[in-house]
Amino acid sequence: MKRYCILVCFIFSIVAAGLSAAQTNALVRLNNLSKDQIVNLFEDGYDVAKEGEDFAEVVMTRQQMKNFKSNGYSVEIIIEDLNAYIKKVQAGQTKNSRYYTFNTATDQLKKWAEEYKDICILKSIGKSCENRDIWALKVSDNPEIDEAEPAALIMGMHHAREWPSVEVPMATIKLLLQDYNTKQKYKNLVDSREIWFVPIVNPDGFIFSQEQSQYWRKNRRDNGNGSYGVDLNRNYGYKWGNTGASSWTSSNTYHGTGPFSEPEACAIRDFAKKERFQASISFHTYSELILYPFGYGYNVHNPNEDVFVKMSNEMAKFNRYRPQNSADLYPAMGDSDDYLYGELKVLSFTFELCSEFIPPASQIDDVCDLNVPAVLYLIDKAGTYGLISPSGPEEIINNLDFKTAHDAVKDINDLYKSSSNIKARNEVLNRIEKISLRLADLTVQDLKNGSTEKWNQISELSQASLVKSFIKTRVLFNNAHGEFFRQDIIEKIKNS
Ligand code: 0X9
Ligand code: CA
Ligand code: ZN
Repeated sequence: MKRYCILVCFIFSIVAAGLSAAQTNALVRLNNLSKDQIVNLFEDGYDVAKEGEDFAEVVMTRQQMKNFKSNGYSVEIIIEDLNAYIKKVQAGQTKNSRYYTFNTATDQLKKWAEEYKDICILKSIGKSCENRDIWALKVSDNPEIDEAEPAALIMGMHHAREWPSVEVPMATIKLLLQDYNTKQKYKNLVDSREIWFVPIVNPDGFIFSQEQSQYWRKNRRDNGNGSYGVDLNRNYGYKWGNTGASSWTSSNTYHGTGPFSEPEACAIRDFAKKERFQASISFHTYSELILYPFGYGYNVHNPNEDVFVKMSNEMAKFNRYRPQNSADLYPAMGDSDDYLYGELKVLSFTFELCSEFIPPASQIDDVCDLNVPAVLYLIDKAGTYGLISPSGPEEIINNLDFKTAHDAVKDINDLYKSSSNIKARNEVLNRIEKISLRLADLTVQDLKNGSTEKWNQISELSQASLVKSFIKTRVLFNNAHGEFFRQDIIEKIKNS
């Protein structure tokens, strides 16, 4: 009996692995599944690429396919041989339409850092298992200085075979840098935010997927027992565990020996702790989804759900993707979003790009065109909705520029007047007050200089009463205490 068990375990570990180089992986669609059957697939550590109401698309070996068939499942083959498929995608690449590799992306980042010195810097935030750099490019004015400006983090390539996830961050960088001097909109964004890009969180996996033509997902950790790889999107240390994650080293969702056992996840953790981002996106493929936390279990209360829903809906207007809670896709412990939001209060989103893992390179431009505007939206809103997060806003709020403070008062008021979440409202009211004070300060300065431009802009805000009352009090007080304001300005404010 015992020997039988060992044999079964052995076979299971090989089958669950689905990853030895010799094995052929297929992408299949299992039809007519019940909800329970879908959940079981995840719990059994299957590599589910997409799920719907009554179906799942799963990566599996020939043997696994046979097993499902003989157990009465409806098995439909989508891609018979994934390795061959990836080779075909690579072969179809032309000079004008091709995916970045680790090397071409690294070269490009270095070039940009050289060419646009005034508005970006490149640094390595850590090393991968195989000692490669994890690059982070910051786009901002005064890039060398850590300024108290709202900050956003844009990541790609947690998962090796998800190549388009590198493309969208790279395309966003390119746009911001190239159009900085000609488009006021981008200049404003770059000058008033600290925008950090980490296009390749998992360099080793990326190279392995591209060069070995293998259908690889994880990093390249040597697990010491002949198997390789930890799923980086199961390795983060907030609610790290076994739901939707596996402790089998050879599973495609292997979560590592413990929370943050992997240098790549540690690099993001340490970086995020230092930079204190207000908002983030982590790009993956595929399914055309926008996901928001929490993802570790069903129906976990998210105190900022209103903001996540609002922002997801707005971003979905650009790419027509479906917004939903992460766990409603499937619960999975240890992903980057849960850590960033759960631990650091970052408004963190995951985008599942495209409708296949690696679409032909000819589609890269379209995917970018569809998603870059959503990234720009997120960067912008890091400075408005992002301020409700307690992640380092105190100094940020006191340093806000007029436009950002103005937009923040508007956005946050709009959102919370319709909110039914009393507890969140009280915390948010506190933020609104601080932002309103900053906005009042800037306006009083302007009035003192004899300009009513900012005051007029405030007056157009439908949520201006608090800001106006701050301004009024200050102007009248300061004026009574020997500071000079023009008489017509005093009258205007008195009568408002
Ligand atoms: O499973 C993942 O890590 C992501 N999907 S992928 O197909 N790119 O692997 C989705 C993660 C969403 N988070 C949770 N469901 N917790
Ligand atoms: Ca700056
Ligand atoms: Zn992924």
